[in-house]
Amino acid sequence: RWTSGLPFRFLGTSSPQSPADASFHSASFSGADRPQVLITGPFLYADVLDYKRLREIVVNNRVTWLFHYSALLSAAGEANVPLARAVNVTGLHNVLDVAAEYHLRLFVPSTIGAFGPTSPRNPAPDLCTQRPRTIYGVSKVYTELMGEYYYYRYGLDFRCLRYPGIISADSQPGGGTTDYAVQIFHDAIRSGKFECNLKASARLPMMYIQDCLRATLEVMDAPAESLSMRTYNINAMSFSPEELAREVLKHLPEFQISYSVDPVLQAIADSWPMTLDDSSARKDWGWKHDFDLPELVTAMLNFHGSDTRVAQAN
Ligand code: VAH
Repeated sequence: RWTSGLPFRFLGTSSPQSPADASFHSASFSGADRPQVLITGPFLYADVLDYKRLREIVVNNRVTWLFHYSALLSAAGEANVPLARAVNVTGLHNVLDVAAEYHLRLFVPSTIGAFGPTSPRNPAPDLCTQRPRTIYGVSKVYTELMGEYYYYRYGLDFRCLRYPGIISADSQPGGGTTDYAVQIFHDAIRSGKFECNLKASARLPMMYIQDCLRATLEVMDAPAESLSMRTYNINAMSFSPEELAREVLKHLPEFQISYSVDPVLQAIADSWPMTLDDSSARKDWGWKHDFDLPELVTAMLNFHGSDTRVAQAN
């Protein structure tokens, strides 16, 4: 499915840990059945709220694709609504305008957080009522609508995927409601114990980072005529903390989980879907996930080399 792409240059704006960062990457794709993305420097840093600087980076580096990830996630956004509104909304305006002005192909992720308590939950379809109760979710519904508007009004090649909770081993959790599903691996390996801030039965859609990156590259590389929508659900697996813990125990028999539920996070999780209907993505551009829960847990624990580490610890 993957055509070898010429080396091209894209701008990736990363999620800010403090001020919003936009970092420039160049990349080349190899022709293979799996996109191999080699991200190399130089890495340029800018504030996504600085429109002139973004424009300068795009023009001086002949950027053709823009992947816009700068945003405050659900929990971080509720803790600082003014900053979330600035980064997630004003930052989006800057990115939309520079992409439209220079005819870039633009990817912006949306999220299961773009659904709310009145959305169908199991599964949530591509098109349904979306009344999220977080500034993060509201800003992502706005992202979806503005991207679609710029597509019809200015011909902007805007593409968007609603990500489940994304799980990767090489980064620390960053202010999300689904952070427990990353932290559990760090703690399981470090101490063998984990205190979960969601209730044991809180089932949410989740995805391993490799499936997430591949879905993003595949939708960006899909022929324009194959896309019937600008924003697609993508789904891989759904699990609860207790289901995840049971899978971890198969590798680390000494592992112990306890629960101290954060009512704010639990209310957010309760307003989100349990699964997403991604049949449109599978039909339009051949989406198919590779990692289910067993493969996810194996990959995450292998990344840390936990089996040897725990053996040594015991
Ligand atoms: C969050 N991980 O928890 C993010 C995500 C699935 C939600 O966008 O806020």
